[in-house]
Amino acid sequence: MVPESVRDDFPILSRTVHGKRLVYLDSAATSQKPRRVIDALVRYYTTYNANVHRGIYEMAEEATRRYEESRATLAAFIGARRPEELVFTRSTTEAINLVAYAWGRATIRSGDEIILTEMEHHSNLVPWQLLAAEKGAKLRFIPFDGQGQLQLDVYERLLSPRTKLVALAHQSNVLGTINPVKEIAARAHAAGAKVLVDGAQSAPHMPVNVADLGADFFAFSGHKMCGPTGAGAIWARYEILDAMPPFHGGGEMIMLVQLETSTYKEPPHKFEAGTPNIGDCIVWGEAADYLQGIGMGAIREHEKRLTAYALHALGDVPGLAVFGPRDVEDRGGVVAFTLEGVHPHDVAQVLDQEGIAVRAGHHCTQPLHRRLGVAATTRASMYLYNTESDIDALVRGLHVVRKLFSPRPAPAQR
Ligand code: 7TS
Repeated sequence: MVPESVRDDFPILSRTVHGKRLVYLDSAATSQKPRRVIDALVRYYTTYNANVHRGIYEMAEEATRRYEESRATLAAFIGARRPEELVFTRSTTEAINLVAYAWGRATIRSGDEIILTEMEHHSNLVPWQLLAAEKGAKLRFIPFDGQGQLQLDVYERLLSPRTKLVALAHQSNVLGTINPVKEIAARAHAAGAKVLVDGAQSAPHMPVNVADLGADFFAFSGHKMCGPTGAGAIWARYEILDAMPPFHGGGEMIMLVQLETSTYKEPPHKFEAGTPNIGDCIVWGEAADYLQGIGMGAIREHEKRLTAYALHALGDVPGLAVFGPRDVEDRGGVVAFTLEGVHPHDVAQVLDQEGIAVRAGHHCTQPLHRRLGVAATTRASMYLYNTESDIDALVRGLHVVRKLFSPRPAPAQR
């Protein structure tokens, strides 16, 4: 159980917006931060700010130790065998780009195929478009059905000896669909392909174990799991990282530099050129500890209950269409919808006046929206600090929207 008192851990939730209680339903974009995480960031800058992996004085050693401890915490958080398998990046976006550049450029050849899905966030689409264009490789796409679920029979047909990579979101940031990654990975491996899992929307919301999933790469972001912005990571099996060429070149990723050539450090340092985002990476570990203290299983259960409540309550709003699976076993706490006759941006703007923060637009998934046949949706996304009363507020807000936009009766004829 996630106790309602977790709300007290998040100072921002006590603010008001337009004179109303803040109802924050945009955690898929970024989560709010508990006091403990905010304090840890202040503590870093006020008591042990120093560069890592170079100083031989006490403070620099403390910063280095905590930076590496955070790596170990986060590696354990996703079930990695060793901390060295986790490379810090700025975000999920940078993590996927790291794989596309370092692994992709060394591996993908003309005629090779990369299988993606039609529900990918642009950050798990555009890097592969760039790579495919450079290498003369081909992108293939697993479509989704009317329930927002991947069509695995089509996937089966797309797989071939040409397939080198299958890259997909663990959980869709629009449909909420939790994809059957384990099954998809097993089939990819049988075809000799590697598997990249975009965990931006799963790692914050459910227990994740990369070994159990059968992933070869797993990307995630700190800011969506109660941590700071500017801290993300790519996990990969050590042998894969070890065989990969570097991504960025620069200080701290090298062993020996000559004028013409260099040799590189071992993973993960080979992939962390220059001064990293020290404070945010340290504090991200604090966020993972915080979530684990509550329990990822409990968070998933809380969101399942809340999602079921939301799907039921939204079903009573006339003209409202929700996308994605109906069964909460198959989906997370992301609910995208359209309201008949009202532009999704207008919905969000009116809700804002009621103190309710939701996102509207294409949510960086233009092909997904094209597939749904709509230009945009409004999206409410939940986290551990949301409650039924937030959903009640959303439904009340939607009734305000309907009233404002309902066609006015024609003036009486005289
Ligand atoms: N992958 C998925 C599935 C995402 O939802 C996002 C961000 C990313 C990748 C990129 O993560 P970043 O940390 O590098 O930005 N999704 C959203 C969203 O749905 N609204 O704002 C950001």
